[in-house]
Amino acid sequence: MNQMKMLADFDKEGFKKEVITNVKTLFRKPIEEATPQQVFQAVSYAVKDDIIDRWIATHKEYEKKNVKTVYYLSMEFLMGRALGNNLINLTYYDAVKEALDELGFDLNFIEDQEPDAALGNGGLGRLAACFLDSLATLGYPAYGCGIRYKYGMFKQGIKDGYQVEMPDDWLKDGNPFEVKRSEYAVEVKFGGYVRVENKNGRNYFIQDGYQSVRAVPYDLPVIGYGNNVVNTLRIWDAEAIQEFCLDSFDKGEYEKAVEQQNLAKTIVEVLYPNDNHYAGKELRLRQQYFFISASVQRAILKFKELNKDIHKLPEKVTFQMNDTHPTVAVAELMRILMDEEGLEWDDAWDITTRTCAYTNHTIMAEALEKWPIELFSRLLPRIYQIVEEINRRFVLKIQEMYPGNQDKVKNMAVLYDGQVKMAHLAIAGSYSVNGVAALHTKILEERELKDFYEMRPEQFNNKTNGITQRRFLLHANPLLANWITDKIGDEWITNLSHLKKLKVYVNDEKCQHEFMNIKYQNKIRLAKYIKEHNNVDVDPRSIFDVQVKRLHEYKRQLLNILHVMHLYNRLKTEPEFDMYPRTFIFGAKASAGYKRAKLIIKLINSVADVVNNDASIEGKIKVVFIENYRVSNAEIIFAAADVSEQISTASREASGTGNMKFMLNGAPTLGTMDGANVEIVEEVGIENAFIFGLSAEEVMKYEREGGYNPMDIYNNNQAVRRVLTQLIDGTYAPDDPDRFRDLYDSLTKEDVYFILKDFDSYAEAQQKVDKAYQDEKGWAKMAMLNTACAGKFSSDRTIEEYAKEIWKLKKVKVSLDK
Ligand code: 6GP
Repeated sequence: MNQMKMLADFDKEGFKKEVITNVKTLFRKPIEEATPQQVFQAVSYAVKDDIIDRWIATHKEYEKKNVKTVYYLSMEFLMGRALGNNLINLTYYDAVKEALDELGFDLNFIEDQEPDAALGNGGLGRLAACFLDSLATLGYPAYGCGIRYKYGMFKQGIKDGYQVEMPDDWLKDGNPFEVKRSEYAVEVKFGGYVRVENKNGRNYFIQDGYQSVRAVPYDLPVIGYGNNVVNTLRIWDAEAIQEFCLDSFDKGEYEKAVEQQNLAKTIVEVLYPNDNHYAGKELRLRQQYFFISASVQRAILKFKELNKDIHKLPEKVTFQMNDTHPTVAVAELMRILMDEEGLEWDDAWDITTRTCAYTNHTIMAEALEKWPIELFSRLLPRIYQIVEEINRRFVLKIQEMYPGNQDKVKNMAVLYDGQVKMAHLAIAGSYSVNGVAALHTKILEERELKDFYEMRPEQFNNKTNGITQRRFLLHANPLLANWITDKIGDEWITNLSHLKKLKVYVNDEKCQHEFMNIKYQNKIRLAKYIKEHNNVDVDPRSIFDVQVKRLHEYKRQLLNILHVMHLYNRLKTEPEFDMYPRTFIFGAKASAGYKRAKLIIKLINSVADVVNNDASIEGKIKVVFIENYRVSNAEIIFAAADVSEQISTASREASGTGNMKFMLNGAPTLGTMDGANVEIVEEVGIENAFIFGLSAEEVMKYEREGGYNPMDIYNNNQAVRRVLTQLIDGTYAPDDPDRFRDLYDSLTKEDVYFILKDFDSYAEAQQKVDKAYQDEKGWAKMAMLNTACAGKFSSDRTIEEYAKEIWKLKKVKVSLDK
């Protein structure tokens, strides 16, 4: 490997010694007797030593310069594994690999011992993780603020084709990279009532009779690539305020202590496993206020250490709210400014609305957070008072702008119908509202948030998502990373637009060969993974057609598997039909309570059972459902993909980010004109993608007109009718022919996701893939062009836009005094 210049002299012998010492001091063992997990820990602690000085130096520099800082507030950070990524960004990966070789260990194997930090569900959480990587790499002062869930995203098992969920006890062996910062603990209060106290002619609002927990931060280092910058992901744990007192004779005190312990324990117990879906649970609101109150309190304390005048807050701090989950930040900041800093409303509101900013990640109606007032006011009495006043003033403003227009009030009020509408609160309290891809932002402006947009168009802006090439190319696909560096140098690692220099090679046969050979090696690596974890044999010479993402009806895994059923029918009944061997690879977790999504998983596995075991089709189709799809195996999957399935109902996928990871690794998109697919096609050219289906406009037009009638298709389309019938005739469920009836009903009654409507067009696009793949040179060129045109989709580009246009941050340089 050669792509990493060494940042500072890496002391290999010293490192080896440290690993050996660490095993001894941590586990009382000589290294020869250590388990792989123990070696992983020892190596991680040694790496942490290399991080610490940079971490301290970075924060010294931030303090010295008193820089503006963004606090990225997010319920989710889907970080994946840290060790490999930290080594990559320290530029020590190759050196450590060598050091471990000499100690008799394989770095990849050691990396595999680390559990994923799965503190997130899917796109929104992984985006937050990519953003942290880019912020540190670009040298922007930033904190990620979140929750240290004891259990992250559940582990998925597949039993008899069904998903089963198992707890993700990711902290059971400890987390070598984290640092507990007890000295920064703060108190967070729930419930009780608000008492008014008059002091010197001013009313003060005091929360009394509350329950509280101590929020204790754990810091994780976020390392910039090759620049000495180490930012912080601060995740909050909850502890009881009162120590549990076993010999207490006072029963009341004892019970209170137990209660507080339980409260603390339950708050951070588990991540809600819902993607794009609001479940309205009280504990979830507790989690939200818990980490927001802690993060905002701490940020204000830190600000006050360096600044005297609280009015300067917007010059030094932005709170970026990752969707509406952190929106109580608006009211919490108001509370602190008024109740603790003694400001009047107008002053506090001015500061707040110049400090908070909001990103919207979905237009899915079921994801909209609307808390019942009863619950909200009971749990957060003081915060609720403030929200009431925000609403009162906001409604006045609406009425002033649109006198007599009740519809406007109804559409925009923060409190309506007995509910607190979190998106409306976020917009009312923010100076910036952004969508995550051009099409998504347009839909927000023209439809979803139209009234808000008309009221204040300058507040709205687009920030198309991105991904970090450090994890999803440099670490995930070392063969391709090296090849690229050989061809064009290594600047792409921190400036992805350099990839366009690859364009001169796309017609070069030797390069095509090399590129496709790398893909083939990566397919062998994935085939091996599938054999080990799923015990299915797949042929790396077949087309690897991949759909990996959360399971959701709008993402239409069902369309994909129905089409597989259709191909199988053709192979079985049309003697003249032939196809290039194809491996359909799925990976997806379904929210534990999402029945239909789980049934789709069962269907995929049932189809796999039938098709994979039918010798008569000579292995032309294989179907694989990869268990427990997560960041760490995603890295292997993207590198090996030939085709990227991005087939959401147009208008529903706000952006998508998996689409970008496939593109970067040379897999053309088979997709609808939805989310960032639109921009991918813009970059690579429509001739280098396989686009099908209704447009967002068309979908929205049907919806305005009350949908379409799927029975028209059922009655006229024999291929569709056939696969639908197979859902209920026991073809894929001989023991229980009614098993998939719910899917049949959903498609034939309403088909709200236009699966039947798009079926033919999808099948046609799939045929084009089949044909295109058989043109070896043409395919190689297309694949290479996808990599070459992926520059725009680096999260570095996205973060530069946020930093310049929303956050107004300045870059900081960090040097190490040796
Ligand atoms: C997701 C969107 O569904 C996805 O399209 C986008 O790429 C991603 O956010 C990052 O912006 N949204 C969620 O995961 C979610 O839960 C509330 O939104």
